[in-house]
Amino acid sequence: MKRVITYGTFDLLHSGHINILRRAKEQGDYLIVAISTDEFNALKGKKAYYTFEQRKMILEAIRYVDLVIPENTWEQKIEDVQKYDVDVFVMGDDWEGKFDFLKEYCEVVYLPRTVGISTTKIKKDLKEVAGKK
Ligand code: C2G
Repeated sequence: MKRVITYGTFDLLHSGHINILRRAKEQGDYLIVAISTDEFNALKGKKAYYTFEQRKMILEAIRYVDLVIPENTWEQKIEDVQKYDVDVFVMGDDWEGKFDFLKEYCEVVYLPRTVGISTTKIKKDLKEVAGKK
């Protein structure tokens, strides 16, 4: 059983998120997703539209996802990799190189981001539409 983990906010779920989750699952047999809590998002300078509980429920409904855990800090990754016996750590390549310290503990894979879609773009586009009404 090859175990994979990935991290993120996953707010306003979109095809870019699904693409990374699908490809992360393809790296093994069991996918753990650590979702940023609302408090940790504040540390990242992000304010998610959906609460942690809502984002957790949505991610748990996705066929590629086997377990959702909270991401509370930047420092928990090594502990998570050991605690959940993780073989592969996956992130989109906007994080390329940022988590190479995990190579001591597991495989580290950065996958190409899906171009043209992001939660920020969704929020911006919706604001423009609302403004035109
Ligand atoms: N992603 C992607 N393509 C997009 C948008 C996002 O592949 N068009 C990927 C990101 O690269 C990331 C994942 O989807 O791997 C989740 O993205 P976010 O929810 O924006 O997460 P982020 O704020 O990058 O948090 O400790 C790591 C952080 O929690 C990552």
